Amino acid sequence: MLPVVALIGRPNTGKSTLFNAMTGTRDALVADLPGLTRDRQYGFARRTEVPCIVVDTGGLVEDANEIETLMVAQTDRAIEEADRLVVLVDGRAGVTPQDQFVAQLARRSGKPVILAVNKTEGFDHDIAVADFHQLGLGEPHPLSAAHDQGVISLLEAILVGLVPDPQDGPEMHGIRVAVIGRPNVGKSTLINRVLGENRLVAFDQPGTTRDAVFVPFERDGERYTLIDTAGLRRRSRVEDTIEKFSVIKTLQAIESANVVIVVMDAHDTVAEQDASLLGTVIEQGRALILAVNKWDNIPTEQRDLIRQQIEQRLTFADFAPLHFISARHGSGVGELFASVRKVYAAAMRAMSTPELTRVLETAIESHQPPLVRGRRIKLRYAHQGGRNPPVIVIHGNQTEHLPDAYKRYLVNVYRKAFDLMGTPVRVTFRSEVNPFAGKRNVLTPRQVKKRKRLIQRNKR
Ligand SMILES: Nc1nc2c(ncn2[C@@H]2O[C@H](COP(=O)(O)OP(=O)(O)OP(=O)(O)O)[C@@H](O)[C@H]2O)c(=O)[nH]1
Ligand SMILES: [Mg+2]
Repeated sequence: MLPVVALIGRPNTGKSTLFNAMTGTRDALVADLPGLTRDRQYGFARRTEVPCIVVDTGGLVEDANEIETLMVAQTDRAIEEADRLVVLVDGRAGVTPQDQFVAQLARRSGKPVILAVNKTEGFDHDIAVADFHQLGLGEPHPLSAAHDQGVISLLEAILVGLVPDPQDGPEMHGIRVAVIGRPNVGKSTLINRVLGENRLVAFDQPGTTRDAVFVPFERDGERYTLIDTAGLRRRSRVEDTIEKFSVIKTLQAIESANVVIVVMDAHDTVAEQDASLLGTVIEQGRALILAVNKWDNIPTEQRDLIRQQIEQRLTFADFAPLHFISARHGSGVGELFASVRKVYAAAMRAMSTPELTRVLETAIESHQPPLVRGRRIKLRYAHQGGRNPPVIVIHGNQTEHLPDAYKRYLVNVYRKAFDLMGTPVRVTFRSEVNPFAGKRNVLTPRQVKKRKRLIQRNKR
């Protein structure tokens, strides 16, 4: 599972700016007003060999008012959830009593901590960090979050000693399936039904625990590993307990999975949180299946209408198979797993360069790419750049000018040609470098012609 790094510090030290720099997102709220981050923010940081989950927290103060007390509680949770901590201070402000307070909290947690000194751009690093040794958190790490200086080395330092998750191939544990969704949509019921019906591979051997996060099982002769987000098997009567929703466990499960089943409740319209979960799965490139649960509870005459409403709200994930199931009665669960096998096969499909190039040529024949300043964008050939999700790399000229609509067209063409259902498809482009670019004294053939024409004209 991905390690979790929490960013803590007093208000306005630049935690959210650092979060954005680490995760490459602009999602977290950044502003000049202290205390703006009232909640925790989560993101994937993939700029180092070992990826991790980063948690941004609100600023910590010692004598807290009402809102600040909430923030302290939030930060306490973040510290608890984290494997490692970054205490962030402001190198331009020097050590403050609030910094002392945060440092003390961090030390008390007993977790590995790195002290990071922000806003040091243009400063002598030794001088910038000197004052902060007194916080007793070891050698301070200077950086500038806003200018992306020292951010990667901070990530490397905080993740030191960790190794990336082994990419244990499909032959080891079969298809890795994560079941995620908002609380009480029926994830536990679905998982318990599946695990109850099928042979649990590891549990048939002595000495294995039933509380494992990775649960291997077999169904219809196919091997799977279920990734448990909630310690589900420990509960005997899952329907009576209110599930806790853990963002970290959900993100870790998405990261570890080949296929993600997002469970929704047929009684709800598609909620904001459902949409953002789906968005995260798509962004991470995982194969995706949608399961609308508790379908048994919907009166027959309402089903068409509800089905329509749900489909309308999910158009951005229309490549994903949509199932209407009853986890309680087991209806639709067989079809759900047939889909798991299909989307996994699609996500792992091997596509040869000649095949990919032929499809590209046919696509261009029916729809030419547009002209840019009188020259047509050329797409020459394609090769496969990855699996789960399938990545198709297209080589050509001026590809940076290719309109988004044309890129979407190509994704759809490839999706159809290779039957890539249920998986995000990434098409990326490489332009051949203009050998004359940047060489001032060398003229392109075009420029040479133009000069010759001019010289001819002047002679006349
Ligand atoms: N000069 C400089 N300013 C920075 C740097 N990083 C952040 N800032 C500025 O510091 C201010 C606070 O940044 P935030 O990222 O919102 O700080 P925060 O710690 O998340 O603040 P709270 O969430 O309110 O506690 C903003 O004005 C940022 O532009 C940096 O590397 N250099
Ligand atoms: Mg913030």
